[in-house]
Amino acid sequence: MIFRSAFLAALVSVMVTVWATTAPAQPFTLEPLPYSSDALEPVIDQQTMEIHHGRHHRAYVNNLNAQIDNFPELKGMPLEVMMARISRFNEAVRNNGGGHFNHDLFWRLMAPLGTGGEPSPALRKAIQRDFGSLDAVKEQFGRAAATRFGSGWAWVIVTAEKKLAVTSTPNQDNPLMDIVEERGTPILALDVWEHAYYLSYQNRRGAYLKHWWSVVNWNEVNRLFDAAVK
Ligand code: MN3
Repeated sequence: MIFRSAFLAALVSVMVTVWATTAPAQPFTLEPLPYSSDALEPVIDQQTMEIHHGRHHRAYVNNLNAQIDNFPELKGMPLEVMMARISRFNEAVRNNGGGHFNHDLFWRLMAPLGTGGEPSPALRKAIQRDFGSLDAVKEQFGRAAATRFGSGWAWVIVTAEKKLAVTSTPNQDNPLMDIVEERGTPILALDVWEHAYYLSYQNRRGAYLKHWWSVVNWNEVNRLFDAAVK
């Protein structure tokens, strides 16, 4: 009996090794968070981050990979290109490709308290020109986030005319997609799905938003802005 289970264990181990070396690498992967899962406390609690990244985001990645059988051209396609051509694909690619792109961006747009820097002089100048003040952007962005019915995202984008604008999209849509009303390059994004805040804030989306500003990674927003206006 002992011999048999040792044999079985060895066999399983060989099979796992063979599977791992022959299984095709998945083109889309879940990158680790750029900080520890408790790094955004107390604004976003550790359990929310772990579930949000480890389960929700992972599911978008897995479900997107599952669509490669239907659309082989997805393999090796940069996410930005996929978003710009999203109308060519099905609902599953739209939701899961969007989900993957949006969350990848969202994690980078946050940083532990006190480490996110502030808007650069160039970004401040554009904010002044297009909104009047940083408070005005925050207010408009807050309104977009608060009034997005159900699940979705609020955005600050750079438009084709290199202007800043606030928009919002439902579900996992984003402003790069060729199906949304207001297109542009996102430089700031807020996930307003309940899974992003419910454990700490329950139904108080406004409280989540208010506290969220203190973990915004302005260093990354500045970088995205510079790249978008080039
Ligand atoms: Mn989410």
